[in-house]
Amino acid sequence: MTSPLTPLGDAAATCEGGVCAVPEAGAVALPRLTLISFPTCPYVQRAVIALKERGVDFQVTYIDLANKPDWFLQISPLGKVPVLKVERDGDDPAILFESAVILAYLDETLPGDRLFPDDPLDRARQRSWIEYAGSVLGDLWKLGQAKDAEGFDAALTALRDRLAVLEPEVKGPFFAGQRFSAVDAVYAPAFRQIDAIETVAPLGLFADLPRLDAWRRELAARRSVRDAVPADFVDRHLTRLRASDAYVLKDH
Ligand SMILES: N[C@@H](CCC(=O)N[C@@H](CS)C(=O)NCC(=O)O)C(=O)O
Repeated sequence: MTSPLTPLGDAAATCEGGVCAVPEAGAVALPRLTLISFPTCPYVQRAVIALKERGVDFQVTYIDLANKPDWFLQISPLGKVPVLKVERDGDDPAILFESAVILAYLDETLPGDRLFPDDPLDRARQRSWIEYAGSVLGDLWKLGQAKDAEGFDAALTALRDRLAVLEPEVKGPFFAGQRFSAVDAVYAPAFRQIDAIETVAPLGLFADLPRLDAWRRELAARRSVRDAVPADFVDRHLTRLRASDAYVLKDH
């Protein structure tokens, strides 16, 4: 069995009909990757951004989260996307779930520049801030769910306070400095949700957070980030918020 992503320089040639193909020295055998996805999910985008940063081919299977197919429920222990199916030659397909785990797996196995730093302490710090991003997304969800002024004000204050904690952590232009890293891949989808809302309802979240403001603009301009969602993301996101009668989109 060929181990995935290991150099194949000394791998045996494969022959068919008298013609033999010898893997290039240093070439890598990638597993087949299928991302089970939902078009607007911020957690899915983490994996998509990582895959696009590395320029690796992958398949996407979209599912309807409001009507999850049986095959998905059978492979997804938590019934959530993203799920990554990894098919290696000679092995049964493997199923990975939880976006932070998928992100780490992709980073450890795909060729190209790593998103996580080499230094264990720096890497652990990135993991801490990735965990924190879950709370930011939770606050954003509450903002979208608020149905009246009181709920909206409370959610907006909570989100602003949560973001303010990040302000001194951002080195710029990216989170950890000059290089795009795993934390960038994780926060870009959260900022995208804010940007979508702000196309119709300015939130003023970054007025006193200049580092975050510059950071989110840098991320929005990054190709891997831009290409991580369908072109009609803003419409889709706003439609979902309108469907839940979100106060954030109303005149106030
Ligand atoms: N902790 C999970 C969160 C994933 C998540 O909440 N995904 C949402 C879509 S954005 C989902 O699948 N929700 C379906 C459900 O909860 O039933 C991760 O990081 O992968």
